[in-house]
Amino acid sequence: MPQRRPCLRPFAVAALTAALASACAPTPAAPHAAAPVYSYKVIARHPHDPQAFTQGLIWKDGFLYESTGLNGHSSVRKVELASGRVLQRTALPDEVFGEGMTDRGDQLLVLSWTNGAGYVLNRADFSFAGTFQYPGEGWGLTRSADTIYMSDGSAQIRLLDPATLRERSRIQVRDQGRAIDQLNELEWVKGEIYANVWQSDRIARIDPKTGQVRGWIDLSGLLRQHGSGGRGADVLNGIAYDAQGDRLFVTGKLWPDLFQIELVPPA
Ligand code: DDQ
Ligand code: CA
Repeated sequence: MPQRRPCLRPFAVAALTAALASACAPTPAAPHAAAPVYSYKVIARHPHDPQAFTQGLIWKDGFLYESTGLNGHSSVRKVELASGRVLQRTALPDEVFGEGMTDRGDQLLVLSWTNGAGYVLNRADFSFAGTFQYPGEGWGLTRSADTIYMSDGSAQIRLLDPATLRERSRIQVRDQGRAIDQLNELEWVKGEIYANVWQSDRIARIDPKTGQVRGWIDLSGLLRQHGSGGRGADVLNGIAYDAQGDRLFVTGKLWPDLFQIELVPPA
């Protein structure tokens, strides 16, 4: 009987393993590891006004505050979470396409898309408290303890001084060197900026110092699989974070639902 030869000799195995390892290893030139993609779990579903073209969404002192867009329909609202009921509302001028919103002390700051001006409202009664100017478009707004962050549809996020609302600096948002633009509604969540990417089901988790994308949240199927039905819904837009309750809320433009979600890390 001929002697059977092992199909692979040890040195051949070692060489093959080494070759495979080098073929599969990340290119050393890559500046950062690929950002992890989180999926989601729906914790709760609440009604949302399907006429609200959501542009800004925040959680403050037990209520949602929402700004809406579309000329002639732009508004600022105070909303009860569980019922979706609009408790208070003011209209923005017809020529204004409302955009992102954040709070500053007892005030709300609301952007307009292309008017180059934003509105300051008193949060208690939605009375008018002034305007502020900025170059270019206004899309999203959020804030940390000492900085206001503003998106404008590009891959840059502007850092504004909360007192003067003047620009201090900008960060360039990148994922592994690729600029990520269309950054829309924003939310400050535990030291990161979450940003809806317009016309996608994704939220980028951005390092506010470097602009580096630290992760993605893929919300595909959220409305289709977990929603209450209905037609005419537009894109995902609207992130609010309740820091005290550690609750994350998301909705979309003209969506009939608002969801509380939890992130599920990649397996
Ligand atoms: N932006 O919010 C992403 C900055 C702009 C959204 C523009 C959506 C246009 C919708 C127009 C519908 C007209 C009935
Ligand atoms: Ca927000």
